[in-house]
Amino acid sequence: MTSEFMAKDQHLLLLESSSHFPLPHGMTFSYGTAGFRAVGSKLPSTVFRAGIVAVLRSLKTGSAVGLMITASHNPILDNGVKIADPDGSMMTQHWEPFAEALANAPNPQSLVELVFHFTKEEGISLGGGGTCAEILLGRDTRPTGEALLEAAKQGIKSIVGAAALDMGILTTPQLHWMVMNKNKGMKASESVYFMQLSESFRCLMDMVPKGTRKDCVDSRVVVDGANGVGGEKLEQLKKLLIGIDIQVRNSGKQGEGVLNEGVGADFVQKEKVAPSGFGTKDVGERCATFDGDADRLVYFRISSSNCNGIDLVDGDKILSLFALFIKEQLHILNKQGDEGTNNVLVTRLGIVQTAYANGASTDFLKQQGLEVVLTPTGVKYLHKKAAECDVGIYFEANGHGTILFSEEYLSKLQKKCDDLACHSPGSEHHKAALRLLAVSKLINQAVGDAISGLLLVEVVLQHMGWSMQDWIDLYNDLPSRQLKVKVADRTAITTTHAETQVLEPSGLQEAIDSEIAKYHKGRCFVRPSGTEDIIRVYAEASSQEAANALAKSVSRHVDHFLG
Ligand code: 16G
Ligand code: ZN
Repeated sequence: MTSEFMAKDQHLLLLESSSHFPLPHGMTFSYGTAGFRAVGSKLPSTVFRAGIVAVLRSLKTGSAVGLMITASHNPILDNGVKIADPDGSMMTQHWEPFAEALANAPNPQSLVELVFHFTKEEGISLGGGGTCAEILLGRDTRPTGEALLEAAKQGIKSIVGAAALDMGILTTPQLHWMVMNKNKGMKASESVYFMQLSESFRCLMDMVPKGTRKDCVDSRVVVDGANGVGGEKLEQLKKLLIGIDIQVRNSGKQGEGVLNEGVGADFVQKEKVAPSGFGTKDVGERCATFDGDADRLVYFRISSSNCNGIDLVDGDKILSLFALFIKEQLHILNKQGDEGTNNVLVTRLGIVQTAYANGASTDFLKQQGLEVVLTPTGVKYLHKKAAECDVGIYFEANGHGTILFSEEYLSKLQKKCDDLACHSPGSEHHKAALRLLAVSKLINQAVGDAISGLLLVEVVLQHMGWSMQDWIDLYNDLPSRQLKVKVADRTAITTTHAETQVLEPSGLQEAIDSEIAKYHKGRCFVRPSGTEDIIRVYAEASSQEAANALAKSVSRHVDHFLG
């Protein structure tokens, strides 16, 4: 077959298959902070086209990529699609404009033109000529998921030589993890994922120091699965876990409730109330909650005073707990002593947050001597920054986050651990190295993962000998208030300095500054949402009334400038 003939073939195949997936009338799709999202029934054309983008990404990188069908914490009738790069992280941002243009191509002819133009620009050769693309597909439990998966498969099949591997119903982090593992030449099945988590969890539990207060740390945790895929998976995994008593509620079983409706991490963190299925019987229990695709985790406790009210332990406090633990292990590892080898393993430990992190958490982390960096909102920004460190810990207040270990650092750590195993097996130094290695296996290295995050929190609490109260008492959150402002065009606001300063429209930042100046410990900023057609206003101050008033007055300014 000549390459000219193959290109012609490819052209016809794309034209024909895309004609079955017309763009829905009057809709425009944007890639947003975390992929395309809309009502599920309107998404077949978008998912079909995302399938094409995934194939091109795989051809470009020569590795497997992932395509996940989910709308995370959105209502059940919504759905969405996002692409994972070969290392398991979010698709590189510089492909987003192409993904968006393709999703909005008005007809098959323009779609084909876009594909051919882009592949030429990127030096990707189409037509099968020996190169094979591989796409790992996953979906959550949404009712539109199955049909959308079929659309993705059709999109993938419309490029010659591409193969789709249906990995089944998964959490988002499971799919990202599988893509990462596959490209490292490791096994990428769910059973290996469960095995890795349960074994590293056991290893950490076995090394919980004896004689701490661990006996009084309750090993029971009650988990709200948001009626999504995470609850189901946790039910399976818990059978392999020793030393922890996990009770799953809202696990998505038939008749238990509706996905994300009055349940889940987004609901609990934003509304600051207990999810459905939790009540007075749970007062004092350590409770955790996932979002619908299990990439967010927050903890809470039902306050005894008011059964609807909760003490929220958000992503900032999970981050603080992890940071203290990792810092402690690094300190032990590098302590001079008789038992350890004396060469210090220099480690750059970095903490990454967004401006939405409660100011009290940032102050706390800095007081611990930790280096804290802020990025704009969205996992893709935090992840990239954390990956620059030897060990990078990132979290958004809403519960997205993980701990990243660089490959280079892990191999040094492994070497140090092997040395210690020879010279001082069982020493405190050796245990610290083993713990850090186990953490790197337990906590998802591809993306924030509620299931692995939950297991790490549980074992760290045991290690510290901390009750839920001890954890809550790490620091007191400053009162804060979030508001939404509806505007004609949210893109009229542009920001800088990790979204803490407004650039456009001019004059708005000065107006915000003059409001902030009126409040003790006042902090306030505005930014366009990456997922909704609104402007978000965040305010913090020393009292709740002051935070409310600051948010309100700044909202008025936004309205005035953009209204
Ligand atoms: C998406 C992002 C999340 C971010 C949120 C902000 C991912 C996987 N998810 O859910 O990180 O916090 O958007 O939404 O990146 P907003 O711009 O509407 O506040
Ligand atoms: Zn999610």
